[in-house]
Amino acid sequence: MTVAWIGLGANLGDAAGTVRAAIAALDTLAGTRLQRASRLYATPAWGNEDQPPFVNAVAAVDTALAPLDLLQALLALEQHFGRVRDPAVHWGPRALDLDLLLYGQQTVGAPALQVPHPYLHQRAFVLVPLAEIAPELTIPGHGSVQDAVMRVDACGIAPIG
Ligand code: PH2
Ligand code: MG
Ligand code: MG
Repeated sequence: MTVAWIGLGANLGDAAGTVRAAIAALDTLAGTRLQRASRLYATPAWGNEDQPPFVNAVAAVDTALAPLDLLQALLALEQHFGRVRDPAVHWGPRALDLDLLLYGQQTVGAPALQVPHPYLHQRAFVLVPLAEIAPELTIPGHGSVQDAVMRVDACGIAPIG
């Protein structure tokens, strides 16, 4: 079993409800158990700023799935929750985004999957929830989560409820 870290994000429909339901659904994946999850955070859109704010969270799962199998399971969950991909829009609005952030301390460099997630160390909307549940965790190549979160601008990010 390996501990994998999943980033969740949504900014269409009932984004908070979707993220909560998706966290619970991680526990239903084959060979996979939900270990813990952060609170939900309201976050300003990053990258492509011309879209509604997001709800983001991070969850840890214990999984027997290999990285690419876990990725396939996450993509299927995105579809289940209404994700429609528009290849013309990069970083556009979405009903649910599930990103495989870390898979133990392994690095994966496959055409379909890069682990650690290539933008993890730059994104406050991931680092803030990750620091809530795993400040001491090492991001291979980038040091600890608590050090990485100090280097980003977390302005406008706040827990929900
Ligand atoms: N996801 C993106 C691009 N920008 N901004 C926020 N706040 N939250 C996200 O989940 C997000 C984003 C692409 O995956
Ligand atoms: Mg993403
Ligand atoms: Mg994604």
